[in-house]
Amino acid sequence: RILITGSLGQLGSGLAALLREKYGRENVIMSDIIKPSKETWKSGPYVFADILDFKCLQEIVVTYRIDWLVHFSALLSAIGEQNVPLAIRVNIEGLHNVMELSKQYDLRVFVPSTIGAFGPDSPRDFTPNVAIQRPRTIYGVSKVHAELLGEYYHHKFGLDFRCLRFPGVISADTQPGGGTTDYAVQIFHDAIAGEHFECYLRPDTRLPMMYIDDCLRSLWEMLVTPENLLKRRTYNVTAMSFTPAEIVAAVQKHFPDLKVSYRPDDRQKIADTWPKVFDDSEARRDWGWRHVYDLPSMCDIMFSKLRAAGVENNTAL
Ligand code: VAH
Repeated sequence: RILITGSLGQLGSGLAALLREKYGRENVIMSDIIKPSKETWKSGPYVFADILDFKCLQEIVVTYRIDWLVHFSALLSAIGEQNVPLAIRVNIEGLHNVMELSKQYDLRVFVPSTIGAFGPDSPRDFTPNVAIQRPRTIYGVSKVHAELLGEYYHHKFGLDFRCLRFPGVISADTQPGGGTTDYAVQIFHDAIAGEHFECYLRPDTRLPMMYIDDCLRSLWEMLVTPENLLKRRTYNVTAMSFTPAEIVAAVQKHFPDLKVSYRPDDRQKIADTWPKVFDDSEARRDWGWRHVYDLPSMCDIMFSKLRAAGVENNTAL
């Protein structure tokens, strides 16, 4: 069975649906510290799990006979800068609990890392898997720590630790959650609602991105890749890189009247330290990673999903 921590975040419900399709509804347990929606509750097993409470996690692992653990609980880049002590507790102390538990019960454990695990000293125009990592957010620091601790547990104790560094992830089914790349989610909601889109990054800020279906498939592929194909425990994956100006142009093909303004804030300082283009050639070589969605096809599917979800249409279409 598979336990997903922090499952009410941007990636959790989509991953649960994907894994339940493959392994059965009862074999994927979602968990978080907030009450689930009725829809989530009805979608399959959901339990309370505070990753700061080792005993609570231990009880779930034993009671549900967990074999794989996907650890999503974390404060993302921008929100982490607003509450550093909490980010240190959740992203670092919480990770320690998950690593210790995975070792104790011999779990396969997946922890996501991020383009945010790199910093201004890293090569930014084509960032390889192995490069200087001196991130300037507590989120990035905690994710470098996760990578290093996971790889240490793997080499020292044989822990089956797997990690992908994700770019910004674009999805329709959750509201943006405190990331630096979330402007690229917000623009779709504002366009379809006929609102003015105010972007908190400069129009030329290039960042690596991917559509959520590609993200979740890469996660599953990394989870099931035979050990002998893995040359490393941590891989970069990506699909595209775009600037706010480029996604505005792509969205205005669907909503020509979308009004846009730019008001860079603290998140610009974060984005200016991150990779602009990600090198994921090793994932493509070692375990056959391929993306499907590019910017135009992502816009198509995002608008069809938002319309299907009944997000109010403006008159443009
Ligand atoms: C963030 N969306 O912006 C997350 C992600 C690569 C970005 O880590 O913090």
